[in-house]
Amino acid sequence: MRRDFQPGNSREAAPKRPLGTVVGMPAADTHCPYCALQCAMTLRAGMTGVEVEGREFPTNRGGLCQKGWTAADLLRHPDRLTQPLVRDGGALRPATWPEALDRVVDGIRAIQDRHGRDAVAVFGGGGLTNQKAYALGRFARVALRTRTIDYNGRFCMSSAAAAGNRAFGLDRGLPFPVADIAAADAVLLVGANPAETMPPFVRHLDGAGLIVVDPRRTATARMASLHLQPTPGTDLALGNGLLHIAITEGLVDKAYVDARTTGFDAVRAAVSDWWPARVERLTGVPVADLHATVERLAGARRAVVLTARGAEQHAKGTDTVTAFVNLALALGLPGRPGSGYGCLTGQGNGQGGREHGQKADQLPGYRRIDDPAARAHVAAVWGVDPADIPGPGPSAYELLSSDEVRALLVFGSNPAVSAPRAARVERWLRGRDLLVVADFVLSETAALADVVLPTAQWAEEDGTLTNLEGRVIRRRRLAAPPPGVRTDLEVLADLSARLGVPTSAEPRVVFDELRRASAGGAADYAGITYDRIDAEGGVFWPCPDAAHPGTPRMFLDRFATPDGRARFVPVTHRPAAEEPDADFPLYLTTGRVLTQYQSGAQTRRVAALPGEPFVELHPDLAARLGVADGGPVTVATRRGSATAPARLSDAIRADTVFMPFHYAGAARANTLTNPALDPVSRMPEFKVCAARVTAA
Ligand SMILES: Nc1nc2c(c(=O)[nH]1)N[C@H]1C(S)=C(S)[C@@H](COP(=O)(O)OP(=O)(O)OC[C@H]3O[C@@H](n4cnc5c(=O)[nH]c(N)nc54)[C@H](O)[C@@H]3O)O[C@H]1N2
Ligand SMILES: Nc1nc2c(c(=O)[nH]1)N[C@H]1C(S)=C(S)[C@@H](COP(=O)(O)OP(=O)(O)OC[C@H]3O[C@@H](n4cnc5c(=O)[nH]c(N)nc54)[C@H](O)[C@@H]3O)O[C@H]1N2
Ligand code: SF4
Ligand SMILES: [Mo]
Repeated sequence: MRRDFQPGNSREAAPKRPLGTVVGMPAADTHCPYCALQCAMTLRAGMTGVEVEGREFPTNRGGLCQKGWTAADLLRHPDRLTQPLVRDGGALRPATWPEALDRVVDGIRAIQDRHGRDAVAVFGGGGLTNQKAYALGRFARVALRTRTIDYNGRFCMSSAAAAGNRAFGLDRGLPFPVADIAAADAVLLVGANPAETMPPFVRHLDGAGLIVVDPRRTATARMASLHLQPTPGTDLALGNGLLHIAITEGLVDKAYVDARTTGFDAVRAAVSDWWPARVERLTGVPVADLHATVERLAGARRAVVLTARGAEQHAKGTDTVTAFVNLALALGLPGRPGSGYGCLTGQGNGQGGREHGQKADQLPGYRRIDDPAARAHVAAVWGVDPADIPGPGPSAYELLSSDEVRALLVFGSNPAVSAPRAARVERWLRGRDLLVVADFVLSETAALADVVLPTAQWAEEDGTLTNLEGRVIRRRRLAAPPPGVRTDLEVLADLSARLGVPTSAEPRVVFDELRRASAGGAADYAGITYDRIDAEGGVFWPCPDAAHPGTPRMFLDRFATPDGRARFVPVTHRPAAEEPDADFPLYLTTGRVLTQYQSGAQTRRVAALPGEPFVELHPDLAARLGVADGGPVTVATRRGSATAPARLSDAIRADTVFMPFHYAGAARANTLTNPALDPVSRMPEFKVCAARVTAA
């Protein structure tokens, strides 16, 4: 049952109240602040704090993970920032809002006068609401008139987005609702560990039909009836090898390939020399398992192929995803009801955050910033001359290492922990003339700032987010932020007004402007209103007008390419940017654990969430290195070294070690990672580099 009520706007009575809540206290139906599953929850202001209850919704079916249950613990946390801070004589001290905002605007003006407009950069995040992502992009292009803006989504699903655009003409992470995954007979999960990264999502997975590709036997792999455990960085060869088998075994859906695609012949030629024994040698996956995978996918009535960061965060991530898209196309899956290819988007608004203009090359509605028609449309909405909208800027890592950037404004990211080669990024952050960070805690990045602006948290603001299915949903405010705290939209409006460009800070007004700016674009929100979201339990884009029902399933009749056909793209396997050698003989890979989120700025502060840094390694490797379980180990790469306790596990390959990237200081995994970039998506190679491990 859907419960849709708000303080003062109750549609139905709340069916159940946890003990300790007082009738008449404010309540809000909203969604979790963390990942893209956007689990539905009801918040109630109780006597002892805010109570969180899971709410029925198609993505979470009432469930929440530990992070969701404890999300409200940060609302009144002692670390919460409630006053702006400015740096004086080397240290941060409290300041008034006018003083802090003046410091920011005076700094911006001085730097732009001296070094040009592009010397001021903006860095956003995929956790920001659609309104904030849109307002941030507009602020950069109209108020700052800088081309230098990008965001942390570049580190997230950019390779899948690039591959999706290339094949289908459009990128929507899942082009179908998650319910379709539950109904599929076979699901291939490549480099995803949803049992830890989206726990309620596994309610949609049936172990019998599940095949997992991961160098570690994760909680997700343990659910599966088949686990392929490749060497890190070899998924592209694996994907090509699977397609080779589909072709040689006569399992290609010829009618579909003829009717709905182009370019198959070139791909058939490209995979012809990826015969199974060669793929086994390169990936370590037994030939029998390769065959079983293809047969299961081809034999299923409905089959789904999904990728996530394990396959995507590579210097060849775009081509790797393409290899699996090619496989899905050859089997006739995309655009067939109940089947398809999708990418599991990561951050809360990882989908909407990549559509409305905080990307270096993008204008709202998933438009290209170098497209004259797109510039004209958006310029009209913004009331500016199209010629005044800057061109494309550098990608995230390139931005965070550019000498031309003299000032940086950060909204919703903690790159001092989460960017690749983080020691260098940290040095770069320290070296800027002006660093401004909007956050609700003093993250590692905020601690380096010249000005810190305290902003509202999720339960204190209204907005819309677009979940991993492309469904636009509402975030609803439970209570006002503490005194002294402003919303991100208010901060952007304050700064913009000081720069001579007045804008609204009202989420509904900004959303209506976003709808107009997106109209006619690939991600068209024009027909999506708050009322429709409330009445329909969310609306899937594209939704061009009020009469349009929204689009839960895409590509059923045609793909978003000029000729309506999906494009096969030939791709070739190549080694990782850095392979093990005599000095650095092991693979290092990085990722997530259940109880921590991203850079950890939020979850490390939640006392109820356990977790400490570790290096996961195989007992045989540990024995060879003389490392005991729990003993400190140092992992070194060409970028630097990090130390954390060893965690022995036979679930990992003996040639590979794993570190979570949630920690700062000596255990920061990103001190080690390789910023080699994918040529198309500009994604760094977070998932593989060469490392040496020693007992510390
Ligand atoms: N608990 C928790 N949940 C989260 C987040 C979080 O920080 N914490 N973050 C959210 C976000 S933004 C994202 S992007 C998602 C990410 O969600 P996932 O993609 O599921 O998470 P990761 O742990 O980064 O990577 C998944 C798996 O890739 C494997 N892997 C490593 N190298 C390779 C490789 O070369 N090939 C293959 N096939 N697999 C490899 C790792 O062993 C890991 O188990 O999670 C979201 N949910
Ligand atoms: N080694 C390694 N590194 C990785 C990855 C990996 O797998 N391995 N994964 C990459 C991926 S997929 C991602 S998505 C990135 C994520 O890494 P980050 O971009 O660092 O993400 P968060 O830790 O979520 O940072 C969000 C920050 O903004 C604050 N914040 C949250 N919401 C808001 C808001 O609405 N407004 C404002 N102003 N602030 C807010 C939080 O308190 C926090 O300090 O990390 C990437 N880095
Ligand atoms: S799975 Fe994601 S959205 Fe759901 S409760 Fe956990 S962190 Fe929140
Ligand atoms: Mo992500």
